[in-house]
Amino acid sequence: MTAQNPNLAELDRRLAEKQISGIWRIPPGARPGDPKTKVQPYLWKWADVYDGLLQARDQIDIERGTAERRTLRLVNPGVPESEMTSHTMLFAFQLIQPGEVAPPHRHTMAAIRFILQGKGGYTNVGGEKMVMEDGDLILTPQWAWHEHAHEGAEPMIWLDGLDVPFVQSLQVISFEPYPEKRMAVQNNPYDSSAYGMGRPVTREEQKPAAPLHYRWRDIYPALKRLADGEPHPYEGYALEYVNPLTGGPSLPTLSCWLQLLKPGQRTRSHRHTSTVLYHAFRGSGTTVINGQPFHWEKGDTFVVPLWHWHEHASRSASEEAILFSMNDAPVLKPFGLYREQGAGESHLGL
Ligand code: GTQ
Ligand code: FE2
Repeated sequence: MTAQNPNLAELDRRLAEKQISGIWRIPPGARPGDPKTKVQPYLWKWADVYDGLLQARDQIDIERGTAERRTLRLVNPGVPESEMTSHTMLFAFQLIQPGEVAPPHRHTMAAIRFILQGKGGYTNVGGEKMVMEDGDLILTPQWAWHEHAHEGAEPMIWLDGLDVPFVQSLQVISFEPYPEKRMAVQNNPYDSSAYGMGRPVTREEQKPAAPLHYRWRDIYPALKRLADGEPHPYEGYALEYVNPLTGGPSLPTLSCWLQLLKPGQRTRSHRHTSTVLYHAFRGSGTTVINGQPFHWEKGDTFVVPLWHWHEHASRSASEEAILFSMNDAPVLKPFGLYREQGAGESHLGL
């Protein structure tokens, strides 16, 4: 119809000169019934990441203004130019050597750290010194000052998760170096996670913020207790790290989970409009993503892109599998854009 009308082409041309476009120019099929993503399912092997970190350890010095962090980013092959892990999130691995300081700064991107190896490193967020232990999750909310330092004897390695490409898509990236060389540690150290279900009563102006440090030694026993009950059909046994002041996700833009699969356990398949980055913290298993199997072992990392069917299976007969993950559901749910669908059923859900 429209193609046969020569006057329409003339109209399109005249409108284009004025920076105006008729919506009839959108080709049929450009508005798919299902969400489409450029992000591809992909798995990174730990051996490759670890080898890269050790080489970077020997070749990169942490310095202010140049390499402020010794990190390796996981680049999704579907969005290679962005050098990001999905269209909304970045996973990176960071290594710090004994005695080093990753200089203080702040940025509008929010970050999480999930600790993998080493002892004696700490991160200082807003004056709170948090000593890192394996399996701990430490939050760096957007615009919070933070530095990392290492008082131990062996290299420390952790996983960084950030909302960089989401913040970039809103074009609100800001970055600021701290005005001094080092951040001070609060002289009256406030350990935000030490109070469990309690909250210290303080004078109003000292009201403590949400906890930033979720310790393995607290969350792992909780996960084990959860695994005494009935599994979730699509997730096995999963805990979301919540902000206890709001009951909401770990950070406004990112939700972190810890998930357990018992030996031989297998989940049902489902899909949702959130994207998930997974890191295998313990055990081994297989995640089938849109029919393609991805075999993972301890240390491997993989991405399940939005609206891709996926199911997890433990591959060990004796050992439990534990997946740490980060998803972008918090930037979808408030706007009614989160949908999920289970195999054999069809529903819209919030
Ligand atoms: O440790 O502050 O992986 O600012 C990317 C940006 C880590 C950090 C990253 C960062 C950091
Ligand atoms: Fe940072």
